[in-house]
Amino acid sequence: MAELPLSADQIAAHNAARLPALQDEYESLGRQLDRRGITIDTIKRRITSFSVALPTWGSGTGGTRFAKFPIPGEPTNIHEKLEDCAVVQQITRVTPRVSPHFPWDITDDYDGLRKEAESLGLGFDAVNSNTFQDQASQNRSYRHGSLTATDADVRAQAVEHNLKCIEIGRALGSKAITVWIGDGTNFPGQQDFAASLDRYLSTAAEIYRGLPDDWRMLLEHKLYEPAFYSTVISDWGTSILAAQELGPKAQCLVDLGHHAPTVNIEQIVARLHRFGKLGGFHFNDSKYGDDDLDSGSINPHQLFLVFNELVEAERRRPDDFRPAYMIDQSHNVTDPIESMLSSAEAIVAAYSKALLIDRDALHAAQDGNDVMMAFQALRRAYRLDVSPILAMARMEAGGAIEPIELYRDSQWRDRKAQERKPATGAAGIV
Ligand code: RM4
Ligand code: MN
Ligand code: MN
Repeated sequence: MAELPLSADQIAAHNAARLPALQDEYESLGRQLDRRGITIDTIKRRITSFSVALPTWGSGTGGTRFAKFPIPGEPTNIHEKLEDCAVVQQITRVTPRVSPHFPWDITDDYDGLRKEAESLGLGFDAVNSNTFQDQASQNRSYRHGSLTATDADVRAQAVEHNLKCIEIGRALGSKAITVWIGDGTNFPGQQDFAASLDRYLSTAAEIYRGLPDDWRMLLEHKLYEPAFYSTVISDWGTSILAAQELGPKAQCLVDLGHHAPTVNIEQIVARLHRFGKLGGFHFNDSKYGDDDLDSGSINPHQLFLVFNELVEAERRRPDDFRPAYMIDQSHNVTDPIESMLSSAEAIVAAYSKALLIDRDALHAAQDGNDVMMAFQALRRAYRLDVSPILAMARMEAGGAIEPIELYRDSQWRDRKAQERKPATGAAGIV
């Protein structure tokens, strides 16, 4: 059994020094919640069953289309990425799975990789295919599209790659494949909109037929980029129609950064669940047209409203509620581990606040058209600082009370800078 990356003694000492203050804050919040008829321990228990997967590609510095600025000690292969994800899991205790991306994470022994992950306290979440870049080893180029290319050989190559990802995923213990394609156009007239969607529906059906019985295919839409005039799977409407046509194992994945700036994402969540098509999330945040900023860093209120809908959805139809939660971010100017620690905390905080909403009061106000009190039901929960609940849950699960402090004290990155080979500065997210 490989050793966990951080020393348990160090985490214990860190917690021991901070526990009295945390207890005080936890009890104070507990009294406040008590006055609202909420038992703090119940909320703490609920959040211990929550988890979110880490993206392997989020553990390196991502870079933008313009440049990448690597940091010393960043991971450059799947083994090092797993190690860094294990650090995040050891500290937060809410990120027990990683979502790998192929061919970026290619290796020659997937049974071995699964065992390696297990020994680091990790499992595998959805596998992601990549037909938005050309790889040295491939015969045909995706320059003019992949699953929707006009050239049948290109489409066949893209399907083949997705089937290969499923095969790898089976060895790793995954239960889903996330398919995002960059296919689209930059010029009016470049493509026949109807024909390109038809091509997608038929190649996606070939992938669908390759799914094991207990697998799901998560269709990820994105408004634009890399295509800037039109994108084939551009919005949740196209996504749900495709998922409906493909069959029950196909569901939609909502990446928070993949919508037009003013779109009401929380409403999309409710809609997708209504039709049994809410498959999963890619958490991140966005200000303009970006889709890779840290979760909750720009619009934490939106994240809270999304979780409000998720809590409602689960209450409404618990048997039909199993969204796959993943982080999908690109870290350009921070240490990626710190960004993932901070993002995991922001996501669980939004979830906890959504759990604190007085649903009876909310529903009564909605039914009675008491607009202000309906809004206040959300407001009252949103205003609370839930960090003592998160810290207590984390500590009891073996994680750290102050994640970033512990991480910095561990000097993990400095130590890795001595051992790992330097990353290159080429642009891109690998
Ligand atoms: C895309 C999309 C996909 C992710 C790639 C790296 O914008 O969000 O989910 O796999 O980026
Ligand atoms: Mn995504
Ligand atoms: Mn994205």
